[in-house]
Amino acid sequence: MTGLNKGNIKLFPDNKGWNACKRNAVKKAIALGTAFTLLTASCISCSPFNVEETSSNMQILEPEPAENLIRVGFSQLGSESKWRRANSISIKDALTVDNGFFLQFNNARQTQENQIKAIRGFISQQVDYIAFCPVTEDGWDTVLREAKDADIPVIIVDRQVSADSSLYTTWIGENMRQEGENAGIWLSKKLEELGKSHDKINIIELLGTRGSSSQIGRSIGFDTVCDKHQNWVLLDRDDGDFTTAKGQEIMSGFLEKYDDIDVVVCQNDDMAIGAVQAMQDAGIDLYSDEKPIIISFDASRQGLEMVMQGIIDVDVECNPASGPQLSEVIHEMEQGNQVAKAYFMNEEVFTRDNASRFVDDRSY
Ligand code: GZL
Repeated sequence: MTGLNKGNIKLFPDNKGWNACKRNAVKKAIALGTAFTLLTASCISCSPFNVEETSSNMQILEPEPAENLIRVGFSQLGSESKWRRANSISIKDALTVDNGFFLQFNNARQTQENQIKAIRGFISQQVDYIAFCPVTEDGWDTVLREAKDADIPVIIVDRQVSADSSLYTTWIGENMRQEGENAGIWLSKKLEELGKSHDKINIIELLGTRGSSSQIGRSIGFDTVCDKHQNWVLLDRDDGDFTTAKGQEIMSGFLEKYDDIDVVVCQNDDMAIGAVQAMQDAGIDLYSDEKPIIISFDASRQGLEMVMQGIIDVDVECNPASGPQLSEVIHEMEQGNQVAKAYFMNEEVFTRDNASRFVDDRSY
């Protein structure tokens, strides 16, 4: 629906408007034809149709968007965490018909292959915009070039891509490297408070999905601070894929392997919840001052509740509510206005000192 408003008359200045009109006409003909075929066939054969076959033959057509709606294809990487589910809710709550959008939303179940398939589907349907949360940073150049060749603007949301930045219009997300640095800076101050600035500190890390910009950024940020502390020892790290189950599994393995863990860094709350379960199962008293220091990311409601209980010691926020910003950016582009190349979400660091002030307004 992008195009130039010549006064109030909407021209077809690009082929998309004319294509949309042509597309609708073709779809309506198919729908009528299908309905007629089914009706005719069922009359002729009078045998009960194999419902499965009928349903499989019947082309389920998306409800046609009104011409004045902005058609957006959104590929969400999965639903692996509370954070991700909150991000999806934010996108769906912002890109509504009332707000001028026709949203086609796809859940890729955490595989890049599914995301690329979905994006190619959006291209073939000639949506007005494509937006997606890339599961990992690499492997997007080809499909982004296909979208560019189809003259469909692309907006990256949440995680980042390592592709040529001319292949997408803008990125809306979080400063993962700063999140990692914030965690390291907090740990340095905490150890100073405990009089342990010069003690040997054994650290293990539960990483997010390997190769995602969340995992890369948080690791680089935290490691940058670690490098300034020769007494901090990174005992081990493993990929917990941002899930509770995997977090519990790898934490159990670390507890069998090491008996002197001082700090556990979990790159999201879902893995922290799993790690805490593993520690409880191993008989660790999570309310004792002797327990390992637990650092987490996302600052979900459950994460903040665990901060208030003293189980998680610090939770570095990663804000999932990027829907309104996405809606605003697309409306700006619809008006032909320039948009920035990057939009960063506001983020806080939560400890026992401030978590209670924020926990009740957590949407996830
Ligand atoms: C961060 C986001 C991460 C969250 C996890 O921007 O990509 O993915 O930290 C989520 O909870 O799975």
